[in-house]
Amino acid sequence: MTNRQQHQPSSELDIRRLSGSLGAEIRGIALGQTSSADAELIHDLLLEHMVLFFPEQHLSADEHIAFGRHFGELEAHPHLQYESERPEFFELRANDGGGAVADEWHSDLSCTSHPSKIAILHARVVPDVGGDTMWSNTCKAYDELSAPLRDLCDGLTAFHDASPHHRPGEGHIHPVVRTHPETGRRSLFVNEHFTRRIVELSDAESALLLGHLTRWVQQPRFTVRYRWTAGTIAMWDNRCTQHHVLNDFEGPRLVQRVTVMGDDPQPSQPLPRWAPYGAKTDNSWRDTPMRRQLKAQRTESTRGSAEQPLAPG
Ligand SMILES: O=C(O)CCC(=O)C(=O)O
Repeated sequence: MTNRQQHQPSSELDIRRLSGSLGAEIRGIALGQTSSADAELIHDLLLEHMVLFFPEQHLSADEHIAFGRHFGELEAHPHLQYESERPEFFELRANDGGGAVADEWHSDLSCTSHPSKIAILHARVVPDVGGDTMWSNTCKAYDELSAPLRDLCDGLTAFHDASPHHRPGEGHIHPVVRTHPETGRRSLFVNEHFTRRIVELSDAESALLLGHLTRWVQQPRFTVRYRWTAGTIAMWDNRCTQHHVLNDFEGPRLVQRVTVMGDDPQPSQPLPRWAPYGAKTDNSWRDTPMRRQLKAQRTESTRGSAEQPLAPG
């Protein structure tokens, strides 16, 4: 955890924690005029609270992008339509609980090789009732597993794919437990939206363990639930949280997002600890997508990439 006193606010901030596990609402700062000192302070607060909410900001698209750039290079969403003028900026429009509503627990773009680091969302149109978003603290979820289960998870990897984006052939294998590069905390890095299979387990074992872990992360005591007002900016750290939108609303809902480019999720211990399941036997068709990905990542790593293969090989 960083020391907040390193970065003094350029304005007096009102910081209110929203749950026992994560989340803080922050007033007393205009994000449209963020200084570098403000950005450093906000970054420290994000590491501490994991998700931050700044009501009454009402940023233009360019101000939103400029705010995001304080925290790193922004990326275009690989699977969504975006404006050609501003590829790093995109909108999610929904109506009556349908449309672009991310109503499964996920960590943004965990199906890619470098999942998104930080997301910054601007609520533009919010329903009178419903359409709240929930976040879960995946470090706390990891810490509260039993010691034997933590030990097992530390040694596993999982295949994530982009089937929710209608691209089942695209995916990546990541550690089941990742170490946060800034806080050093371990977190569970599997989610119901993108994670398909634990590589070292049989399909049936994987389904059991993934079912348990993804439900575990969703327990109310690990979460915060936020009721939006138009003009609020939310900012979350995808390296230690998952989130989920409630599709219980009537009428329109419009949010806009910029995303800070991701990093390479690092395991909590050297991997591989075990070989992929079925390495010495004929494989079932259920193993095929994960084996195809293992092969692709091995080929990538032997091409001289500086990256370490994440998957056992
Ligand atoms: O609409 C929201 O509240 C969150 C959107 C979301 O899940 C995302 O941007 O990944």
